Amino acid sequence: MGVEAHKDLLASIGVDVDRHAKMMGMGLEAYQNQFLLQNNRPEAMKYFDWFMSEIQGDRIAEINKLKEQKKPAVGTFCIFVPEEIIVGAGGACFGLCGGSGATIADAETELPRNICPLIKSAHGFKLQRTCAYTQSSDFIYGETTCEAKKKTWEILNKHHPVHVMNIPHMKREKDLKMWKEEIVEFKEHIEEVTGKKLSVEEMKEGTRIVNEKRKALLRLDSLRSMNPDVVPISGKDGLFVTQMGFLDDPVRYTQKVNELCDELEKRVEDKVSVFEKETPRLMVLGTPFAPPNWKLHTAVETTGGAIINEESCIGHRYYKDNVDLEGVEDEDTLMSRLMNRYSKIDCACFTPNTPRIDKILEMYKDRKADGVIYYSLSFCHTYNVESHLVTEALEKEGIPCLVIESDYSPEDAGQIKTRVEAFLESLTFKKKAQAFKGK
Ligand code: BJ8
Repeated sequence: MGVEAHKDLLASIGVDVDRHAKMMGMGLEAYQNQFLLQNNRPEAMKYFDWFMSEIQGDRIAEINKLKEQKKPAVGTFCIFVPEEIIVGAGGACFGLCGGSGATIADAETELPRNICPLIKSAHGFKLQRTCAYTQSSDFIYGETTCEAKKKTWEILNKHHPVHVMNIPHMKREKDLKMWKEEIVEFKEHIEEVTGKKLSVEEMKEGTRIVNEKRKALLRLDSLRSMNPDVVPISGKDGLFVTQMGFLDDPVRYTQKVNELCDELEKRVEDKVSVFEKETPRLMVLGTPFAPPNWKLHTAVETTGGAIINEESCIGHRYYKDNVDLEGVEDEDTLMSRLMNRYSKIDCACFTPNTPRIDKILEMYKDRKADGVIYYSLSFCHTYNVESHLVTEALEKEGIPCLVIESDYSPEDAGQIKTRVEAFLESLTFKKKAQAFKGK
């Protein structure tokens, strides 16, 4: 199947079909080289390989079928979107393309050069009309997390409808009150799009579905990271599965992630690891990895390291908390519970943001990792500045850390690999010294 089979649909939603086909070709080739050639991949990855081949084909057809039934289709670049409400309305909530450097030159015709690549990439996809998700969305969910995003919405809105939610930058009582009002307003916006009032039961069902998805991802995270002697799946595959959670149908996806976890559980039992025993196990902290941004994972895992999880929005920050539905009978309580869950997200846009540091230290200890990489997209001021406090806390605890700032261009791939290599060497040396001391 693939995009070819859906050419007419893609053209009907305004996709630049020829350019899109070229882009997909490049994406599939990168996937082939970076994923399919890995050794000893779990069998259950076959579903995710299939999904990749249909990422801009069958899945786009499914979303557009929902739209024919007047169900909402909402695109996002941020995990603050209350997806439970969209899913409750029977619709689709999905992450938009924003991980490729191929659209940045177009974006720079409207945006400054020195802002983060994620925003420029996403904006460029809209200008080029090469993201079928953007083209399928009723509206794009925008938020006020960082300056660059906030101002970009005003420009993006000229090309595509954008609904902006005001996310506070502090978590005081009055901020949380406003946040809850914003969630209510978002729900009303969904009702406007569908022309139908949403019931509490529908929203609770949407919440249950999304809670199950997050639970499955947390299970995957534990299997990847909590067994010091066995890493049953590569970090690259772990990241890819997580990335697809922002695109796939949530019920089918949850089932497939759980099937993968069943297989990984068996691998852990049988001590089947995809890495050699002494391979340094690393956590990655920082900004999100939108597909096809696999640069860091590829650099680490082709240099002799293993990535065991991501403290990132395409990672632990997304699935660490669920919505408590216990005793929820009315809309007001449900909105409060949603707000409670979303306000636990420890994005660097908040001040202060000490719970993030506490969480990182706790995760590191639980996972008995060997080191961390603090990864930040270029020009992301919030995460770049916060790295000072995070690395200070890591240093106090004696946790080895490598700080990497990068964008989507392939130019620094060699330099990143060299720095990772040196970091891994120092970790291996430390491990050997510790083992020697223990004798
Ligand atoms: S909740 S991390 S997804 S805002 S990387 S666009 S912050 S300049 S992606 Fe983020 Fe939501 Fe926070 Fe997560 Fe701006 Fe930084 Fe770019 Fe960012």
